[in-house]
Amino acid sequence: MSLTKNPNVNKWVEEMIALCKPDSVVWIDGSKEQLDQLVEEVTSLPDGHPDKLYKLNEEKYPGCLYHRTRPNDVARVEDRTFICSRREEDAGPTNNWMDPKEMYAKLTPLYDGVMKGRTMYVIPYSMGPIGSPLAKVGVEVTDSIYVVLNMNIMTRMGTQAFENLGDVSNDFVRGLHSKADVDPENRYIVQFPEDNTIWSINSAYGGNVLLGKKCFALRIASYQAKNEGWMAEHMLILGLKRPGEETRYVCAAFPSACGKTNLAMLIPPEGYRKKGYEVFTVGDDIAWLKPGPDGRLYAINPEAGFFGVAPGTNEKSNYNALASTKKNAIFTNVALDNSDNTPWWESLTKEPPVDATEWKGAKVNGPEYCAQLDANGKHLTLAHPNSRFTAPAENCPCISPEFNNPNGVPISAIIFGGRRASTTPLVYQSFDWTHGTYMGSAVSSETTAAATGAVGVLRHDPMAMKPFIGYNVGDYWAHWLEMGEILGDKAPKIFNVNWFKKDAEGHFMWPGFGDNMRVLDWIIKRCEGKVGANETAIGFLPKAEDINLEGIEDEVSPAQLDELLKVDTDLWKKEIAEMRRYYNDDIAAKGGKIPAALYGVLDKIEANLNK
Ligand code: OXD
Ligand code: MN
Repeated sequence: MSLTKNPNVNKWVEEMIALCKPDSVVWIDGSKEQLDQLVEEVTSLPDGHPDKLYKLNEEKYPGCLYHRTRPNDVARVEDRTFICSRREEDAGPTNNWMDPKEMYAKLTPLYDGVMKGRTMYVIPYSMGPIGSPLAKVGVEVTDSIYVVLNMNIMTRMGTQAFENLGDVSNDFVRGLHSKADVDPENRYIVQFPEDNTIWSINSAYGGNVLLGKKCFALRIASYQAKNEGWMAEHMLILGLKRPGEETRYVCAAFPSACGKTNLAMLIPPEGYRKKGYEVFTVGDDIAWLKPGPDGRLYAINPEAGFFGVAPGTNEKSNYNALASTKKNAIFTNVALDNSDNTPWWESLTKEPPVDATEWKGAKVNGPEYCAQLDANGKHLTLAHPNSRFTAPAENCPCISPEFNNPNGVPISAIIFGGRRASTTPLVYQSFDWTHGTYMGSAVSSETTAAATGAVGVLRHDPMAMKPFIGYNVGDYWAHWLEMGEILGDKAPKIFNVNWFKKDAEGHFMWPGFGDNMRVLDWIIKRCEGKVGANETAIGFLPKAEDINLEGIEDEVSPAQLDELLKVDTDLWKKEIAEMRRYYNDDIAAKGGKIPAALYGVLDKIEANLNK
């Protein structure tokens, strides 16, 4: 039975029922009884059933579940992801595009009758705290219990979500998901921004099917944000508490594999901890930002949980993320330690479990399995490299007391970053918002030898949003510039960081992890006008004496710090030339309208470098 009087929701759900023809329809109210029943149903499926979830060790991992997706369905699929705006130029050069009419016509037969013999679950959910002026409502229909249980962790799910929508509004995102036959040839993840609609088919893996996350909170929301005067960004949000001072909040955007979750949950070095410094996590992946009544920019995390990469997460690398997974979490494509029915992944412990189930479901001897090499000469892994945990944010030991604040938190700084072996200093500040927007447009990361065989190949990933901008990237940059005008002198300061600079021998020069606190410290002091800087050709750099090295003097010598804070004119001339090539060839030549102000920044930095 429907959970809302809202005729727009009810009419749309009726249409989806008529299309998919499920045997039965269940509206998800979010109650414990209903969820417990779904857990019983899905864990009672026979072993090896592709939809089955397994219960884990109830003492060590209370309330936790485990699932394996099909081996051909383990990651987001950017080549099958589309932005279907009416005009092709509105999707722009960073997106796949198809005419919406054509796409609906192509997909409708795939959905026709797809849920015969199945149950359709209708999931109301809120992105953002219930009652928040920044929150938005979505409804996802799906034929997957895995989706229902994950959405329960990642969003505020159930009847409560309709409170924000009310009985008449039409402002909700319509998400249609069917796992269908999980056929990779017919897999589509499609956003129709002008219709507030997402259609996803033939996948049953996290990011493709938890439609509140990348599909809504970034692709659709970035388009809504442009039209409504706010921003939807691929950013963590953290709060820095200092003794006797106001807690300051920053957002940060990094491409994948640059330590975003680690920064969001950073544990400060001992010297800082003793003085009472603490980092609080508001979000690890997505920020919705809007000017508040006082003119400052406020951020909420639209999500309610973390969908984190498991391998590499351990007590040392990210204590807080690991702690978040210890109850009521769902593990996808990790391995199992059969001796005690607990999840395992590479680096969780030093030695793989002897009695293990690898991520595809085979029972193996862990150490022997991991000693084998694949066709590329890499060691086999028990867990899939993109295996995930879905964990409630409230489990996180350092979750911010402001996590549920409907008004969000005021943002002092926006930080961009990437993985760069040379050129980019440890940290620098933009001259102004326009230059900061340029810095975001220039975010790029180098591939590592391990991943591609070619070191130092630069991948452009503007604002770390390349796969997530729901419209033309040129218009997106123009929107950033507009937001700067609206915010004026209340705008957050913009910085760029690089934890990955290497010396001539190829060693990382900065220890990273908790020691990144030292850079955050400088950033906050800059925002408060408490510390000076060196004005250089590319922006404001710290004076060496303003980076606190207490406790890591053995690791970072004064000469090394100088190197970390150096602007190499020749390398920067190359950097500017590459950015001109990127703007011209990859964006402008392919239909991206680059705001003149960004070319202005290129010209200014180039002139500075030639002085
Ligand atoms: C994610 C991603 O899963 O950015 O968060 O791919
Ligand atoms: Mn992400």
